Amino acid sequence: FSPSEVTVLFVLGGPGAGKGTQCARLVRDYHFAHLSAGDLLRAEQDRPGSQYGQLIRDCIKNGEIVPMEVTVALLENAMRDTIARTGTKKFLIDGFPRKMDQALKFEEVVCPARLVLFYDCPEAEMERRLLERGKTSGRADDNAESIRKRFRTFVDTSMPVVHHYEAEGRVVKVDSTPPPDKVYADTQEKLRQALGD
Ligand code: UP5
Ligand code: MG
Repeated sequence: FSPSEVTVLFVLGGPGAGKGTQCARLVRDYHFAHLSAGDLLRAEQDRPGSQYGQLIRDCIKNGEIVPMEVTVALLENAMRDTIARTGTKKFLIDGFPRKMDQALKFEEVVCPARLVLFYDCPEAEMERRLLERGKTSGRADDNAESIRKRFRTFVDTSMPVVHHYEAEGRVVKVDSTPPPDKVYADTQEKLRQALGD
C-alpha cells in the first residue's frame, strides 16, 4: 500500500468509548471504509475451517490481545478487498493497534497512519454502556468479569500505544463522555483542524 494513495486513521479508545458509533457517522459523511479489528476477529472466529477460531474466542472472552500476525493479516486482506470492490482508499481502522508490537508491525508492512483519533471516556461511563449493551448484544465479552479484564488490558497494554503516538504529535483526542451527537461535532471540528480540510 502506497501512503501517497492510501489514507489510514487509527481509531482508539477504551472498551465502550464509542469507537464504532463515531466511525459509523464518519463513514456516512466522509466516505471512509470502516474496518473494526474486533469485528474482523469475530468473523474469523466464526468462519468454518478457521485455524484461529478457538484462540480468538479465548482471547476475546478474557480481554486479551490476539497475536498480531492474525489481526494484521485480517486487516491487510480486508483493505485489499475493499479497494478491489469499491475503490475506496480511505480507511478508519477501529480498535487497532492496541499493543505496541501491532502498531510497529502495521506501519512497517502496511502503511503509516495519518493520525490517531482517540476517544477518551471515564471507566465508569464505559462500564455503564457495556453492561447496558450486554443485555442484548450477545457479545461474549459484555459481562462484568470480561469488562474488568478488558479495562485492565486497555490501561496496561493499549494506553502505551496512545502515548507513543501522542509523543509524535499524531493524536487527535476527543472527550467521548457526552452524547454521541456532541462527540461527533467535536470529532468533525478537531479532524478539520488536524487534516486541514
Ligand atoms: N454509546 C456509544 N457512544 C455513546 C455516547 N456518546 N453516549 C452514550 N452511549 C454511547 O459503543 C458502546 C455502547 O455505548 C453502545 O451500546 C453504544 O450505543 C453506546 P460502541 O460505539 O460500540 O463503542 P466501542 O468503543 O466500539 O466499544 P467496543 O465494545 O467495540 O470496544 P472494544 O475495544 O472493547 O471492542 P473491540 O471489538 O474493538 O475488541 C474486542 C476484543 O477483540 C478485544 O478485547 C480483544 O480481545 C480483541 N482484539 C484484539 O485482540 N486485537 C485487536 O487489534 C482488536 C481487538
Ligand atoms: Mg467497537
